[in-house]
Amino acid sequence: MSVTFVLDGAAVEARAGETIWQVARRLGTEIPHLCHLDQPGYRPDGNCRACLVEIEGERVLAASCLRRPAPGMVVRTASERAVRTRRMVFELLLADHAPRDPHGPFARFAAALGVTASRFAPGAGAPAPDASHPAMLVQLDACIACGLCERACREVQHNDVIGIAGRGEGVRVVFDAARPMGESTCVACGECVQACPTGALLPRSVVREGVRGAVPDRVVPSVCPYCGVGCQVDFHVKDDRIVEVTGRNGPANLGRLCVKGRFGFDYVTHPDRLTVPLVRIEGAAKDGADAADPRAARAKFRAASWEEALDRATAGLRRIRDTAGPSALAGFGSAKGSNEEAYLFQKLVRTGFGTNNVDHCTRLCHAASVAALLEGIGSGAVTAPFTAARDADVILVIGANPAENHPVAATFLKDAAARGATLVVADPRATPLDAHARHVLRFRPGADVALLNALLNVVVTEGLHDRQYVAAHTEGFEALAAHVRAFTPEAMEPLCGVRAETIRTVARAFATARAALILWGMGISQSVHGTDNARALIALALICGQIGRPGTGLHPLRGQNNVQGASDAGLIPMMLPDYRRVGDGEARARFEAAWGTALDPEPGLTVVEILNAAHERRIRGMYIMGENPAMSDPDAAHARDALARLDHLVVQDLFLTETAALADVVLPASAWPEKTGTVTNTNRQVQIGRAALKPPGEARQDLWIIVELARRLGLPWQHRPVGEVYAEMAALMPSLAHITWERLEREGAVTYPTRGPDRPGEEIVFADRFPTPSGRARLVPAGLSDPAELPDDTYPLVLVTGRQLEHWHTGTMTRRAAVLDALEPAPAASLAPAELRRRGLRAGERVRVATRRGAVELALRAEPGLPEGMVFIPFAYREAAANLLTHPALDPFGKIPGFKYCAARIEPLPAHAAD
Ligand SMILES: Nc1nc2c(c(=O)[nH]1)N[C@H]1C(S)=C(S)[C@@H](COP(=O)(O)OP(=O)(O)OC[C@H]3O[C@@H](n4cnc5c(=O)[nH]c(N)nc54)[C@H](O)[C@@H]3O)O[C@H]1N2
Ligand SMILES: Nc1nc2c(c(=O)[nH]1)N[C@H]1C(S)=C(S)[C@@H](COP(=O)(O)OP(=O)(O)OC[C@H]3O[C@@H](n4cnc5c(=O)[nH]c(N)nc54)[C@H](O)[C@@H]3O)O[C@H]1N2
Ligand SMILES: [Mo]
Repeated sequence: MSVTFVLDGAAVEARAGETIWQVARRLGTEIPHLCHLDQPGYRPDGNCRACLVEIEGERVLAASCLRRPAPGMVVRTASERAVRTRRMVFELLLADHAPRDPHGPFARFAAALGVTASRFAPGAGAPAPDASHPAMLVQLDACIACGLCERACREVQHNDVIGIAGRGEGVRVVFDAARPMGESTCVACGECVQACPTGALLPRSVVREGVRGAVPDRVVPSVCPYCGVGCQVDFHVKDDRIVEVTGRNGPANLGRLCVKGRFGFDYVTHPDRLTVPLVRIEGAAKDGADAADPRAARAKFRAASWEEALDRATAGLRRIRDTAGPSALAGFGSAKGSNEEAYLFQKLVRTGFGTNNVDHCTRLCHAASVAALLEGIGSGAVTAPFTAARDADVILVIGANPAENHPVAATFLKDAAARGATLVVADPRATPLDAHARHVLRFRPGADVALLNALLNVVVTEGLHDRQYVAAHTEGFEALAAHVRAFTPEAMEPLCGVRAETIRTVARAFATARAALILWGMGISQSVHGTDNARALIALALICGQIGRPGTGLHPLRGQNNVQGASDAGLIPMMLPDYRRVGDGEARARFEAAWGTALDPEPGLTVVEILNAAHERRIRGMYIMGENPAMSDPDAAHARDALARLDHLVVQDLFLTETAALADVVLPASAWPEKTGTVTNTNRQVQIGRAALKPPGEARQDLWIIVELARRLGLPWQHRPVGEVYAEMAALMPSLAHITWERLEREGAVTYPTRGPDRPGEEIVFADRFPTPSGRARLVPAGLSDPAELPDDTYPLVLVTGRQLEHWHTGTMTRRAAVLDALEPAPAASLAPAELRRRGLRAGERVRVATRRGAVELALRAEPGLPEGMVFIPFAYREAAANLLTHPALDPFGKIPGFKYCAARIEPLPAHAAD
């Protein structure tokens, strides 16, 4: 309901819920504000008194950030009394607190009011600066105790590190009850820095002599290049370097960022960037072992001109195509690049190489989830965004650690828990989200089907399923019900390690919730029975009718910034763009007409299959853009050997990676902040990123390189603006209907599908029917099966591999970002404290962790949240590459390796090797 009132002499309308401050702002009057941030998630506090306005008939001035207009109210934002009082507020604050940020709101509003700083030296007794954190500088002499940082930390990011201690004069910001910031539990999301109006908290990257340095030359809107959340960012550029990143109010992040998005951008200008093309020196032998030390392998390359490098790159590929045949070639495209790059990459492989051997890291990621989703509901994308958590009563998170891997998505889950939703976290390891959960199911690794079938059993035997929904929208219920009958919670308890009663409680909560949402990650997917895991999970949502309505749905949290988009664009061996099967004659005909060439009707090989084929010399040549399989593929020694056996390998990357060390030609490419293009996040939001920097030296745009290679392979391609490439792609992809480049430029983000050029995208899909042939979802029973390798006497531990907050995959980017590297500089193997004790090991001690595939040496770390019998190693560290250990066996449907389970042992190192 809108309200009419008088603002500064004019009759205006306030929209439902708006405060006076918000109406004024909307109409172009900015009332000074310090403790209030006009951003979602921040409630107004009214403590700073900077936004006082005069309301006719009221003796006391009102805080406009809190006050809502009433009909007929007469408000003056700049009456003499309001301005006088406001000035006094600023004068008093300035007397004690010189702003450390001369461009921040405090200094800006003070100047606008004509109040100049009383003094710019810290007052007597002001706390000394706290420089203990590598990313942020704390100078509380500038703190006006507005409380924004506390709300940022507690209410927006739910990290609960910052508090306000003391009263009156002594009130003060503290981290974890008065520890230096660098020693606190701070996860460095930097939300507090972004919120602070005075510069008491500043990113160290912009600090000169204790004060925020010069203003940026330009601020460029884009999207974060790390995970699939797709946070919108502003790159602040000074002298052609990114000096700061701040969060924009994008649909997936509402201004929030995490440590990587905010502080992990300097990899772009790291001295290790490739700045010239490299070619292998004639006679320099390839050896898989070179991948272990790319810096040393650099001696086997020499710099080359672009002409020479591109000619060499394509001559090698052409030779193989024309002698051994198209199927001896393969390409790995990138989920770190744009949609336009992914589209042209797969088109190049399909039309220039002449094969469907094109894949990317999705195969190591949600391949099993997508296989199960396509089979079950006819679509591999999420049915609801993670922001649907807002409307959910029950949220099940299984096999995912969003607080570290999708940190901004996690803030929405924590928000939901804080308002009373029931959060259930199921994971063999403790994760930071557990603290917000009502139920934590710490089940046995690999026991997903046992746990999920037991949940299904309860739903079916207790008759809690949604009969109407099942009858109207699914098929296969009878078979599923019969199948899960034997999986009683009591029978599954010994297998999955969760008490039968807890399973019953969770099943009832999920089935009877008004709205329940499921989010999952690699714990479900990266398994040799990953497709079965996902089938059971999908069945749970379907039989309870928890899909297609607000607050319900299936959300596999997509990993890379553009893995959704790269898959949509056809960077997969069995499908053309928009998941049209290569064997589907009608679809093929359409693309053949558009691309002017015949296409191979046979599905190509997948990532691990391609490397196996390279090992067997069935694949002879490869083109790899923006992937690092020498580090990210399972059984890395085998993968490296396979790459070294290729007759011809072209790698296009930012750095001389472990994979590039095995190449014949290395092409220096553009990093995300250097390019303009679109990416599609986990929520199906297509977003546009804009170039903020030029590539260094002679490095070139990825798009330019792909087109140059295509032309040299004989394709009639022209260089075109990226918007035209988008238009060609969108014209072939019904999913992108009504989403033009111009619309993206205008709106910044559009969710697909959308029904019209001016209609919002559909966040929740499949309310009426599924995109399957019958329009119904298929319930597919999942059986129990064993992992590829079980612990035994020789290898008694379960090795789980994964990630940590500060590092990105194979470390190429984040280990070259100063702040992130400072926070996590070295590899570690984590064990439960009890497991360490039992084995007579100490945290900090260096050990060898070995499996039947290989061994690595690294330090031990105690992780209280790990179950006994498990060792966890992140795969970001070249010097202890976790994938030297992992097992290459694949899930039969999704063709994904079981990165989350193999048998390992720990060996002490000879004393002299320990440090
Ligand atoms: N900081 C950071 N963030 C990232 C990435 C990164 O490298 N670093 N990578 C991005 C990418 S591409 C991806 S795919 C996502 C992945 O994000 P997540 O899916 O969160 O990935 P992981 O941490 O590898 O695995 C998730 C969880 O699976 C659990 N798990 C282990 N074994 C089992 C099991 O048998 N069953 C179940 N149910 N769970 C098990 C682990 O304990 C872990 O908590 O993260 C993205 N975000
Ligand atoms: N043991 C183990 N292994 C795993 C996993 C696990 O959990 N455990 N997870 C798997 C998963 S889910 C995934 S998604 C994969 C990820 O595997 P990869 O995709 O191979 O890993 P990244 O390190 O992200 O590799 C991206 C590469 O692209 C480069 N790059 C970045 N931006 C650009 C760009 O704009 N242009 C170009 N040309 N290059 C660019 C980077 O320098 C880097 O070399 O790893 C998988 N491997
Ligand atoms: Mo991934």
